[in-house]
Amino acid sequence: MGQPESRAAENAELPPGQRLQRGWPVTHYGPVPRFKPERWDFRVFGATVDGDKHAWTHEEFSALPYDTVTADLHCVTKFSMRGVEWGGVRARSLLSLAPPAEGVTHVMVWAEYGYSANLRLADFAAEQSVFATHRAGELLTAEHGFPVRFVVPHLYAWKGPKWVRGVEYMTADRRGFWEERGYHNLGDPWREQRYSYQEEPGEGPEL
Ligand SMILES: Nc1nc2c(c(=O)[nH]1)N[C@H]1C(S)=C(S)[C@@H](COP(=O)(O)O)O[C@H]1N2
Ligand SMILES: [Mo]
Repeated sequence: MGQPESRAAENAELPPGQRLQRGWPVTHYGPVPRFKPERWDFRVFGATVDGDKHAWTHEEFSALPYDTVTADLHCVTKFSMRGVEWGGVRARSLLSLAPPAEGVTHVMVWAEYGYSANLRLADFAAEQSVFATHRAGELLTAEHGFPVRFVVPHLYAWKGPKWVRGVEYMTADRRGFWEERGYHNLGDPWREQRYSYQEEPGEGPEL
């Protein structure tokens, strides 16, 4: 009420408690890792359908099918960004290149220094989930996750590790880095699932 039309539209449809952020802040725990191309690989392991581990060098990973996804980003510290264009490899592409075994229900996305985030397989496999190498057509910068960051736009952004190194297929849920440290196991911003004390029975493993 009393707001200019454009401002009202801008504020429409953000998840509860979120506000828009101009620019692109850098938010993470710990140092920015240095990329060493000769030592870098991207692995899929755990309960794969054939029991094999999969690994791609940086060159191989860069040659995987490239898609773009445009989506909003919601940080649990309450800032949101609109319409970010990511480019990279869809989680779905990875799932078809390295299929999970039938009993897989969850995945852990692993990053440098042991950072991790757990997801339900269905969230991981969502159409907009992407291992981004680019933003707005430009390679990611080091502080934003170069060479690869995971983006799962329908969950809070901590569910998307920067500096990803692999994916573990799991037959049971296990908490990741922030999920062990007080953040919600599921992290749906539309349901404002910020903290683990808000979890309903069945929404996460015992703490
Ligand atoms: N490896 C790693 N990835 C991470 C984090 C982190 O601490 N470590 N923080 C997450 C959080 S809380 C947010 S909001 C986004 C921030 O991404 P940005 O710095 O590119 O804006 O990265 C996510 N990915
Ligand atoms: Mo965040």
